Amino acid sequence: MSGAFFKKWLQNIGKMKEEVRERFSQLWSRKEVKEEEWEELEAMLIQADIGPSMAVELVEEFRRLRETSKSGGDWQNWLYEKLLTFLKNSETRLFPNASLENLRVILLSGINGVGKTTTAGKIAHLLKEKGERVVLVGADTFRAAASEQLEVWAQRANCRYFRGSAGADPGAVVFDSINSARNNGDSVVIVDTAGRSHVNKNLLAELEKVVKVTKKLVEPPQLESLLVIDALTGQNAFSQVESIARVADLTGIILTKWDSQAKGGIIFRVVREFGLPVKYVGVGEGIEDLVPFEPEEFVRAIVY
Ligand SMILES: Nc1nc2c(ncn2[C@@H]2O[C@H](COP(=O)(O)OP(=O)(O)O)[C@@H](O)[C@H]2O)c(=O)[nH]1
Ligand SMILES: [Mg+2]
Repeated sequence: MSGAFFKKWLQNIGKMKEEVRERFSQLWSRKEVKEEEWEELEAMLIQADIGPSMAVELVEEFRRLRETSKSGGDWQNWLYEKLLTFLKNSETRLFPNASLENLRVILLSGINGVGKTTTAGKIAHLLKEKGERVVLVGADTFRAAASEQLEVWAQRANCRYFRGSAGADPGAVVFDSINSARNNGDSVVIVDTAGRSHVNKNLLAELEKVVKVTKKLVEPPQLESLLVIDALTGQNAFSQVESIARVADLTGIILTKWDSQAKGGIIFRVVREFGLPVKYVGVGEGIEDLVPFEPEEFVRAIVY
């Protein structure tokens, strides 16, 4: 990963850094703080997409700390540790406990337009660069355009592409693709599923079946079932993806469109609401615009 992309990612913490941190700093050193100023701080955190429960928790704890500590005390170290505990629920690396000798499978799910196909291409590229033998699988067999788009990404990433026959059952396609990957000596299968709306029962049933079929052939730690979320959807994301989360047996999250003015707080919110780690952040439309999520780096950039 290049330093430039890493920086781009950290620059995009936007509001969290410019306003929120300044505000913490001001309130810390002020002799007296009015009740409404605490409420403003809370509102500011919610504005940064951090979510109400964490906003309340942060402000309450910060107030207590301010009242009990002597002047000149350190609020930044407290905030650093506090924000980090919000993120440190589990492993952010991909396939942390997988055996590299055996086949690994990545399933990508999420609602329409969040960036699943693009992310499939980016991950394929990233893993190819690491020397993996990657095959991209299109489980969206009903839209011809969908398989063409994925095939273009396979060409860009210079990896194999497995196409199911038009109209074939997506579960069968995934089953065949995993067997094909084993026969072919591939090391990683990346499955791009059909974009689904959270209210479409058929597509949800289809996803459930794809997950079931996959789990018959590959189990965690060799399987990563990743939910792709558009960072811009903010608060709305949660009701939309709850139904997907119920059927997909998720192991992690990829947050896309971080480059499009996403608010930093959304990462904390996503981790808390789903109880899952963010594994990658999408920072653009290009093949290299995907960075592994690093909680320490991220929180340090917000706080210091
Ligand atoms: N700016 C930006 N655009 C992205 C990112 N990821 C995907 N996109 C764009 O989002 C749109 C939808 O992407 P696509 O992969 O087709 O979404 P899908 O329907 O979930 O498969 C495309 O125009 C992508 O170029 C990202 O990280 N940043
Ligand atoms: Mg797609």
